[in-house]
Amino acid sequence: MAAPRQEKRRLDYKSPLFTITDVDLSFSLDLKKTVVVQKSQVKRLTPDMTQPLVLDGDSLKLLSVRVNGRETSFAETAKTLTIPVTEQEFQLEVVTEIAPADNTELMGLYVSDGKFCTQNEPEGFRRITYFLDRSDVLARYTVRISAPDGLYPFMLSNGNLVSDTVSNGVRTVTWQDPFPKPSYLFALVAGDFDELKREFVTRSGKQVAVRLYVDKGMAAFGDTAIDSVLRAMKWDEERFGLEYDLNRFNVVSVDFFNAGAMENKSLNIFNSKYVLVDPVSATDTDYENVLSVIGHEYFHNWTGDRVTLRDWFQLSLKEGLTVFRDQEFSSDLGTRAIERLKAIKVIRGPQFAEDSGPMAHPVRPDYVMEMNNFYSATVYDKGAEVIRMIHTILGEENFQKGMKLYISRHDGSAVTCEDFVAAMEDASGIDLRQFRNWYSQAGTPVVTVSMSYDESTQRCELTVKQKTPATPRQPEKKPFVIPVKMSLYDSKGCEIPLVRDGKPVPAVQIAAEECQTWVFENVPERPVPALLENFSAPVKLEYHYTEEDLRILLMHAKDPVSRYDAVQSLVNNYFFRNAENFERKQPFTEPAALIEACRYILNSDMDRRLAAYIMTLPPINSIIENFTVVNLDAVFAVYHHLRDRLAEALKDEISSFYRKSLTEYEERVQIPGSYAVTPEQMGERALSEYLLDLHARSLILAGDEAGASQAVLHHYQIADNMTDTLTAMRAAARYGLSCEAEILRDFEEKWSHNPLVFDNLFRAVAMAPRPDTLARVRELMKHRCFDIQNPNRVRALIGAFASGNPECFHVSGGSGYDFLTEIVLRLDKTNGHVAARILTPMLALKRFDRKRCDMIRGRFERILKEPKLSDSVFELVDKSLRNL
Ligand code: 7MF
Ligand code: ZN
Repeated sequence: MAAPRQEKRRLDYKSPLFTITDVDLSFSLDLKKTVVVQKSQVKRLTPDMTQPLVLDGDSLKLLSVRVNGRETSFAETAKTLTIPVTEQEFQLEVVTEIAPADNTELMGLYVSDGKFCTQNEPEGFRRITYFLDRSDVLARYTVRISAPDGLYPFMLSNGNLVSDTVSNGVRTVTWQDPFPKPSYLFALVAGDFDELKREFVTRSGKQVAVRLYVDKGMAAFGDTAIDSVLRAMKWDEERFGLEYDLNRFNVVSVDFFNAGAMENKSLNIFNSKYVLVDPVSATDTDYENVLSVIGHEYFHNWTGDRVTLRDWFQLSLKEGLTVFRDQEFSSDLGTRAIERLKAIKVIRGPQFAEDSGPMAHPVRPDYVMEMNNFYSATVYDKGAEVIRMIHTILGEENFQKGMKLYISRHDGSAVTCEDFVAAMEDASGIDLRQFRNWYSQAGTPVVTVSMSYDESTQRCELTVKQKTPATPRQPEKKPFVIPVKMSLYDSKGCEIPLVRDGKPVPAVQIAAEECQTWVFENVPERPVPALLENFSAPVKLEYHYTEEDLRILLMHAKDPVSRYDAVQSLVNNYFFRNAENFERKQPFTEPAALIEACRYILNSDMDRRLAAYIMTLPPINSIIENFTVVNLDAVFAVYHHLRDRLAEALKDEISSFYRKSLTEYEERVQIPGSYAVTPEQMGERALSEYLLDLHARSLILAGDEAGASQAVLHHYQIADNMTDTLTAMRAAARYGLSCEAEILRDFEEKWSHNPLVFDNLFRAVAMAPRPDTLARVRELMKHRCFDIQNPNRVRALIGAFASGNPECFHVSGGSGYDFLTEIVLRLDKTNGHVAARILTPMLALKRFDRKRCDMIRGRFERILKEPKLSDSVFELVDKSLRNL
């Protein structure tokens, strides 16, 4: 019988009985039979000499085990190798054989398109050799890679190149990493690549050779990525005072990769999606992603590699902090307001969904079955918000003092979230005891604010309450420390200074109790409060704004997030009111305030990208988060009604603004090479996407499908960049325009040689809310670009359908659920982690109506019957069913 599936508990952490100080790894590379010789210096850490050495392993063929050069007895199970040893210190030699070409999970050493590469976080190293595969065992690595000379021109590992020799036709390259590291940061790459080279001089004068390795023939696609490395190096010196610490920094791009990228010490490995861009084939978003993902991995060098994790429950220690760092990097180099809105959308979408579903877990989880399931929006994005709140409470200066202290205290060691908070506390002198609840409690707090105003005393009182709904295994919640950044505005939109006891008070007020009242004095009239400015805490805010309040905030709030939130409130209120109308079979109301808001924004001189962000309706999946139990049919109906009413009511403005933007676009494309990823141009393209969508819709509603089709086709035909190409392609697919076939055919002809670019077609078709979409997705699975073993393809076609097309996915007959179930079961046999990822849209079953909930439950029960289900899929499905 298979071993029972077991959950690990954070509080069960035990420091290791042994450690490995030095390890020598030799690889004889072969696609089907790679032999790995591990020679480790092992040290016993406890006085109990009877304890055997227990190593982790997974899917290994064991060839031999020696202790101090002698063969020894051992006991092997599916996941462990136990060696009885009596020494205090000894040399261990383990020889294993692996088949990288058959590694479809893409964890450990595998082959991507003929090139060897590794992914060892969190527990991939045990698929290479038996080892103490845990993040608190830090060893110095020496790595020898051997292969027939000429077969793999580049053979890379962490650290410095020591030697490169050929003997008897076998080439051996040796690398040595001077920094002790956990096994999850080990990396190996071998294959043929194009190599890009840059040099960086650190501020203390150290020369760093920066190298980027991409598929042969793709060198021209690597410039942005390698330049981003240099920008990240410079920025981390300037903003965080952190310098690179080796003479070499390598980045490798591969096509088959489960995640976005990996921060292996001095040998970062990337999903090619986040490396390869060029002006013809990449969108504005692709360019932004390359900068932020390159930044993210580079920043891990200090927050992750030099200071690493004690155990995997602490994952947010490096990920939350490094996401915060990459967000700041993108904000300092790009447009801060836009970066903030992008982060807010992730929190209000996937993170709120996770926090209200069966997989809800604290930023620092307490129970984990399959660690891969905890690379989550909560650990990463809410984790970054928690760091941002510390930054908001401490201020930049104290925060940087805290960072310095954290790094100097813990450099070279494996630590916990607690150590980070303690460093912030000690450096700033600010008490963060209660703040730690953000690390231990799951769930999204609901902050309810009410205001009373007394004209005779000129006093305004805000009563602020917080309540956090129960989450699995956490029925009761203690209050959080919630920093509420705020302003008061008068009816003309002028700011009213915050005064209490005759003195100015800071804009960041702290709500640390279940209920508190904040008094403000010298308030000349009933004010409009801007609350949670800059989204100062990852919470849901409830305040009864009148439409006039929201109009004032939209027009006058100095904080762009407040202006954005004013429109979000109008949208949410519209959905609440009309979902009810739908259920009562009453007619929908006129979205007059929203129409006026969009009209105002269109005609204002607001930054165009910001304007587009504010006017674009939030995704249906985020709207759903505002309902405890959601009538999906009502939400879909209201969504379409609202969009159509906006298109009709704003028809004239939209078409005239679209024509204006089209004229500029037509003029610009006349000038070859004028396309650039600048804030101005990105703004124009973002706004024109919004405009073309509504312009086409209004023509359709007026019965002029031909006009809509012609406008979209024209936008497609003159495009000199992928962003505009996709603006047109998406509109054509979304509305099923008659130009769609021609656009798809043309796109296919131009791009089916480049699967990464072709993913855009997969996404556009998969996300079209049309009755035939599922059939078309099934058809596209037969396309020669599609490959179910490549995670990028799966996410682009199937993931986009399941998570980006709620109308088709949740269609009432259940065909969307059947489809996803079928794919999950099929994919689980080869790559359980990716199977689990694409399953997430089904986890919210409890929120849906009885019929849909029952349908999903039935599919989940079917999945659990599968004999060899991966732990990743099992954990999600099991937790969902238990949570019902
Ligand atoms: C930016 O975190 C933000 C998040 C783990 C793999 C990359 O550096 C990483 C790795 C997963 C999910 C998201 C990201 C990463 C991983 C990621 C990448 C760029 N340590 Br799984
Ligand atoms: Zn990371």
